[in-house]
Amino acid sequence: MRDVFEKINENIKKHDEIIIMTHARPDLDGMGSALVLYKIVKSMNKPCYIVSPKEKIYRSLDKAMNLLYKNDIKFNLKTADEIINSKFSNPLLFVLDTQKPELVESERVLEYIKDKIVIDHHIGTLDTIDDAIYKYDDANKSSIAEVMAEYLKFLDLKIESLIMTVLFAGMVVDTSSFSIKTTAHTFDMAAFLAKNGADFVLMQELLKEPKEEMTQRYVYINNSEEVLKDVLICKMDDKVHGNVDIALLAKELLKFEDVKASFAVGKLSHKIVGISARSMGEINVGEIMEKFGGGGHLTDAAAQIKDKTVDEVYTMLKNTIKDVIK
Ligand SMILES: [Mn+2]
Repeated sequence: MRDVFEKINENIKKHDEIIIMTHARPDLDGMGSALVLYKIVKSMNKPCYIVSPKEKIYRSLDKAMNLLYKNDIKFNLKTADEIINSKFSNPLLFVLDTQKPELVESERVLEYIKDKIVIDHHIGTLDTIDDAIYKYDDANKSSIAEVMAEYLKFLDLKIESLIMTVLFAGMVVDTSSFSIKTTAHTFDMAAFLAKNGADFVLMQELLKEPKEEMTQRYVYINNSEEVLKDVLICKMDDKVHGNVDIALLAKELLKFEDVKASFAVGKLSHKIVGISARSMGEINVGEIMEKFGGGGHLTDAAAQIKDKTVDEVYTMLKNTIKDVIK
């Protein structure tokens, strides 16, 4: 990782303004990582801006941001318009937690700023940002929070413990409390965050869900179908949902006795429907996601489908599962 962080440092130094953007409808991993990177850039005495989210769907992120502001920890957030009208002389854009042009907070900002660095941990499907000056994409990382924790450690930079708590919460969300995508390295970084002030009780407070949301998840689960023996599939409503919410549903379905594979379908944006797939290892869900232009591993995979409704994708998925698993 040393070379990765050196490359990033070098590029921050070479530019005059640093802009940070994550995916639209950001979660705690994307935005938490943006906040940490903001602090890192500021420690290098560079002007820094975060592209502010147009749509907010995560109450936990709102809670976190409010708490930071109340504690006088402030960030310079700018709308896409403000960024574009700023007439920056030599800007560098960081794209965190996604590498798909269609999923970023602002495609206009993406087009406007020529020099970009992409840092992601998702499996690339659809188009990916292909004109970045540097791209770090590692599907073995649980979260961008894990990458940012390592960056802080590399720099030996101390930042507010409240931000460490938010970053920790991002790691917890992306790993479903250290049950998926978690490696020894994830625990190392979690330990690093804990040693540097991450507060577990506060983290739990941030992540508490409104009762209605949790109950709604159980409605989806209750309506899931057994498309084949021991294979569960479930669909969400027609509203836009976060990546992590769709993944969480697939993961929850896999918890049921005898279930070997699970799939959840939900809208990721106004144009994109996402499928999240999980397996105990016997059924290759990566292979099924490949049929949708997606990908992943044997046990953990995803796909994004453009210009289709949730119902259409749900039907396609049921047929594909029946075709592939015989
Ligand atoms: Mn993430």
